[in-house]
Amino acid sequence: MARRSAVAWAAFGPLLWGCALGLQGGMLYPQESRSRERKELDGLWSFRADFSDNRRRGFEEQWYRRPLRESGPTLDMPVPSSFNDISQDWRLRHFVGWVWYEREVILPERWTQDLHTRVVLRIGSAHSYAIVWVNGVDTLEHEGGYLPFEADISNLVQVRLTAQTSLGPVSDFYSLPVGIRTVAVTESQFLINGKPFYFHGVNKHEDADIRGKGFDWPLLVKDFNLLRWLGANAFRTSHYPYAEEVLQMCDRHGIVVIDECPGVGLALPQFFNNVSLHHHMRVMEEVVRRDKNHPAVVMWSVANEPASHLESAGYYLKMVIAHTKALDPSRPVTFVSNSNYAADKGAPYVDVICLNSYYSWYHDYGHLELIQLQLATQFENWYKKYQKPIIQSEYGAETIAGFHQDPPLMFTEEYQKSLLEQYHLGLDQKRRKYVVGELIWNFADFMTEQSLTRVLGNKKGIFTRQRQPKSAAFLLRERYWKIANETRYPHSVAKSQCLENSPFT
Ligand code: GCB
Repeated sequence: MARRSAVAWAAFGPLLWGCALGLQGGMLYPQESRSRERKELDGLWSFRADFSDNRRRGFEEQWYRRPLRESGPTLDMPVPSSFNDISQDWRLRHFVGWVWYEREVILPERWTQDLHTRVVLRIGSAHSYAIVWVNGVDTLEHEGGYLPFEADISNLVQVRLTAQTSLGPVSDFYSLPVGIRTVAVTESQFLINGKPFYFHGVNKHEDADIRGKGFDWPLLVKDFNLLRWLGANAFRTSHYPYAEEVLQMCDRHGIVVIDECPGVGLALPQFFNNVSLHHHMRVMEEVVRRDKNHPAVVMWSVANEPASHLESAGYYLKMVIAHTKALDPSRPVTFVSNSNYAADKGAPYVDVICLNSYYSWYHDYGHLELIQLQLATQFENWYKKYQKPIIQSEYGAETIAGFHQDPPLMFTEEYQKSLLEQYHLGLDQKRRKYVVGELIWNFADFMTEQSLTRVLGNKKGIFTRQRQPKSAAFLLRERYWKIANETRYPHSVAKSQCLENSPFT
């Protein structure tokens, strides 16, 4: 099997003043037509800022000659975006100097083998001085940002090749990154590669200002930078499967995922009927079919807070869980419960018990002093009945960034912090016994329907909807890094993202 790949290596750097001297024809916006095809290079690029004193190490060491990852650490950088705004590293926020972007591109065979096809590389804009290498060859330079520039790169990417395997000529190619790991559950542990794993993470939503729910690379990279800042090692895709690019990022960064299907709002008895059940099973088929190749996914969640105290829900959950296990015998299956241990009819069928509880929020408002006792009782009751590992899959408090009060009152940053502190004391009592994880509700504020309990959406985020930290984020950060340092595998090293320590090892 042979494949021709074109690698575009681009460097974007500081402003040099320049001006155009001549006008040789126009420059058309790239548009598809019967004779023209277009391939977007937007998306995730590899990135490195040259922090060397003279900012010229990249040129001295000729970083453009080999894949960027071979000359040192790289970061993920979405294109288009501004690197200063995406990162949590203050040095990048203020960086002036050369930065290097790299993207490996596989071109359709048609483009590379038909010598009559003209292949043009166009950069929409790069600020402020750009040098572009293609397959290590200096191909394009441009001064000043804002405006497009392009070059004919046909001679750099075209060559006559015949792809051949022992089975004959190859007509289809697909590359799939692979990760190998095992997942297992005992009566008190969640094991990854045979070692106890503790989920210290978040619940998310695919949500942000303006875009609402929709995939966006800059937002995703920002969120991953924040997860890293936080020291989180896991999240649940509450309450639906997320974009596939999200899972690809998790695979690459070693973030562990509980993949949830959109089985949310199953709150009424009439929902547990055969039509729903069959639809639910079909949706699980779609989720498993789509996501089964992601090593980051370690457990399926078939529902969030169904009315699992109902008999009919018991049968329904039993069937959906059995179906999911048959589809994928390699992963544990759960649903997320907010029922009482004595009443829940679905728990007998799950591998891990996931519990949502909002002590001192939806009950006993303001009584933070009750949390530890309530939490201990919750854990002990469930464990005694089921002897299965437990994850605290939601807990939290509405918090309006900038509201302060001491002693703490509900909706203030101090109250969120104090509530979290009490939960953490309770979690620590059971953490080394059978509680195998904690996921804060929520990573960031998100929009909801209006209601009496929502102030311009759900404000239980530890980050605002604009991804700025509330006080609780710093508390959680200290905790998660502490747990990460206690539990990380000593010998593994995350090489690619190494501006700072990584919790993902
Ligand atoms: C829950 C739900 C979640 C809500 C959250 C809340 O139990 O699972 O979807 O957003 O509580 O803040 O009320």
